Amino acid sequence: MTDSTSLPEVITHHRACHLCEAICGLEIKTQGDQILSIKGDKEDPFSRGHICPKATALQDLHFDPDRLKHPVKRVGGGWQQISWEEAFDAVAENLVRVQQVSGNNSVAIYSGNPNVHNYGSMTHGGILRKALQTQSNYSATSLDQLPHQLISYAMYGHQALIPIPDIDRTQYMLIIGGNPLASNGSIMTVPDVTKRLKAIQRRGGKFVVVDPRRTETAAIADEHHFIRPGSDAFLLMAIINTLFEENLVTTGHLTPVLDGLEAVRQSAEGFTAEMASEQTGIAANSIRQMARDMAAADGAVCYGRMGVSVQSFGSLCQWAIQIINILTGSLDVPGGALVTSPAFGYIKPGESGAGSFGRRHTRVRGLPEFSGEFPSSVLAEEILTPGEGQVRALITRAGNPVLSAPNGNEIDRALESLDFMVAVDFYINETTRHADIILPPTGPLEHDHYDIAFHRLAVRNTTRYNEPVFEPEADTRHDWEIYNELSARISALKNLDFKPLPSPDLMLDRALQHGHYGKAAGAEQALSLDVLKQYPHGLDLGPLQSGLAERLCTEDGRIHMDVDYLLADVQRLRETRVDTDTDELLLIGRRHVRSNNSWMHNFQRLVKGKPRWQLLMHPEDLKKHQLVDNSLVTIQSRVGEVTTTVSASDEVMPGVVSLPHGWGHKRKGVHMSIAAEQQGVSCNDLTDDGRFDPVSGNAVLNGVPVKVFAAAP
Ligand SMILES: Nc1nc2c(c(=O)[nH]1)N[C@H]1C(S)=C(S)[C@@H](COP(=O)(O)OP(=O)(O)OC[C@H]3O[C@@H](n4cnc5c(=O)[nH]c(N)nc54)[C@H](O)[C@@H]3O)O[C@H]1N2
Ligand SMILES: Nc1nc2c(c(=O)[nH]1)N[C@H]1C(S)=C(S)[C@@H](COP(=O)(O)OP(=O)(O)OC[C@H]3O[C@@H](n4cnc5c(=O)[nH]c(N)nc54)[C@H](O)[C@@H]3O)O[C@H]1N2
Ligand code: SF4
Ligand SMILES: [Mo]
Repeated sequence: MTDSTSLPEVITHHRACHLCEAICGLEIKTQGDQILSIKGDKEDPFSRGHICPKATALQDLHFDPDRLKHPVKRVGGGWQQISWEEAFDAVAENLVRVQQVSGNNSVAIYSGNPNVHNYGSMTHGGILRKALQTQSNYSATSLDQLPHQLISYAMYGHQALIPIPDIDRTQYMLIIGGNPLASNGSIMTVPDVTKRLKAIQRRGGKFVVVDPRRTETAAIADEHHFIRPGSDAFLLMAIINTLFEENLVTTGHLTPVLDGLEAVRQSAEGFTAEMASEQTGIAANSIRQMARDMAAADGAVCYGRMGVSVQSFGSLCQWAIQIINILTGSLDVPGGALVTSPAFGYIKPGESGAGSFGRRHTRVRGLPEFSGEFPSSVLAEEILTPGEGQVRALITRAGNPVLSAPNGNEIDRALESLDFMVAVDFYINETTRHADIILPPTGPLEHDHYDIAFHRLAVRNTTRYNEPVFEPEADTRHDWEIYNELSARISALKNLDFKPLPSPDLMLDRALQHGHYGKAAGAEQALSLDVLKQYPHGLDLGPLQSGLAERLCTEDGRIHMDVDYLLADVQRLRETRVDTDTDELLLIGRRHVRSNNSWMHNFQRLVKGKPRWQLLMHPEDLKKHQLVDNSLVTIQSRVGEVTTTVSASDEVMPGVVSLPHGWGHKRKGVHMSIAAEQQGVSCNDLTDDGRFDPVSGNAVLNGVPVKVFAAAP
């Protein structure tokens, strides 16, 4: 007999989705330990009910039988569950042992993308670095947005003082190398981006996309221009040159704090629209028109993302984008690009975490440090090259470099050769299978949530805190608890003073109270965690505000346009010409709304349907290379080769092929049962760790030269 009155009650939870940068509000209904539904939270003032298919898969992650909940140790060919006590002791002892033999820097840390979506990992990740006293820090930053951070550091004095497109008020938006319809926006937290882009058109404005593929975003744009991968710097310098040549420069209210206008003008000399046209493949009059439209619109913004960041001129591109916004009077004005005023991490002069650059260089290749990190492109060589300072042990935390970083096979070999490896991760995947011990944190629904990173990057000022949906299971640990515990034991073994950090909610409360809307700022309704808890749908703090001049963190309080190492890189660009007379094709990536980098392919609802891992190639190129649509082809680059199916598509421009990253789960020892059944190879078995942006050291993940031929039968 079942008695319906004894069923647990249905509870409605509100929680921001942490899976991507859009931070959509969710309404999650649970009954006991079951999830009844996951829907968009219509009362979230920012996301207004929008969600994407990944949000519903949060339940698959929560209930995934492959998700680890207790530490495991690798024994022979298998894994054995061990207690947290044993695990923490063994990890601390092994890391300290390696350091005692080979020095502090012989233990490296690689931090992956999900840390930025997990606030306890943000607040507590640093103590591990401190306990280990290592300078060998790596992260997904240098596979992604390092150029953005470097440019903000160089020009505005703080790596996180990044101007964000004011998408809700702009009249002209130039999107270069970003596909927000698939990615849901990046370094531009913008839930429901489709509606917001279409609203630009409805109010009489327009948006233009520059991309080697006619992406989902390009398909709804007013204009789309194909561009030869890696050539964007020519386009951007030509826009700058046109602005000067046609007397369109208006620097507006920022004029008194601008340094280097004349140096910028000179640097752009000779980059004519005609010359850029030859390099990029975009018509010269279209390039001039972009400059004129930017200058003429009442609120314009140039925004460049992954596509212009992960290329050889990544830093130069991000610099030129800032310059274009400055020269057209688009910086720090409504409808242009503005810095945010977040409740946590409001940046003003003297704010910590500004960044650092070039204080040290990597041992083997001599690439510069940024903010205490080295570029991830050198991780494998720092492990594999003998000598003093060689990396002999590794901690990966929420990262999967084997699938995410260039030359994955080399990283595989490097990880295999380590003396010791520990992974803080809940999956045994392509990377963590190399670990000696895996420390799995609780799942995302089992801890509270606050977006430290993404309110800072949002197109509106908003703030939101949510309680956990479920209590954590018995004998499990949050990420931050793992870092506290591990750091305590490492410090004890090294005889270092150690004080555990308070829980993230206490740190958040303190930051809110001392923040821009807190008691200290004399705000009317001073924010604290208790106040914020009264707004489970999030609290709107209004549109982005002007006021950059007062918030500059450079020592002299000015905007530095004439950064010497960027002006020097313009010279490198002058000496560069694309090779149009080649048989090679240029490989680019591709994101899909139902993927999330490498780690969300273990959920049936996200991998079912039309396959999406094929190599896209223009029909003319198929003909030219005598290939048959839908047949198996081998793709070969300097570092490796993979075999997959080719699919004819005029979405990509001739000369370009596209393969998404994050697939290739058939590597031996991966314990992700659904992912391992999926076809698809890893794009990063082709990308080349020898290609990087020499200014920042950021990886080049697009525009990689490859040969494609019919696979051997
Ligand atoms: N669904 C989904 N959402 C995601 C992610 C995901 O994996 N899946 N990942 C998240 C992460 S970590 C990030 S950083 C963001 C990234 O967010 P976006 O930057 O919007 O991501 P992409 O879709 O990779 O867009 C990059 C675009 O650049 C184009 N491109 C490639 N090479 C060039 C070039 O040389 N020049 C130009 N102009 N364009 C080029 C590509 O064709 C692509 O359309 O997305 C986040 N959101
Ligand atoms: N060719 C090519 N390569 C790319 C890109 C591209 O566009 N093209 N994009 C690049 C970009 S933008 C990025 S950001 C990187 C991403 O690179 P990575 O961050 O190295 O890789 P992810 O695929 O995000 O792997 C995330 C890992 O974190 C684990 N995880 C998820 N949530 C949590 C959590 O809450 N706690 C812990 N401890 N672990 C968790 C997952 O199980 C997984 O192992 O990839 C880069 N690689
Ligand atoms: S768009 Fe991003 S934040 Fe919104 S529901 Fe999808 S994955 Fe979550
Ligand atoms: Mo990323």
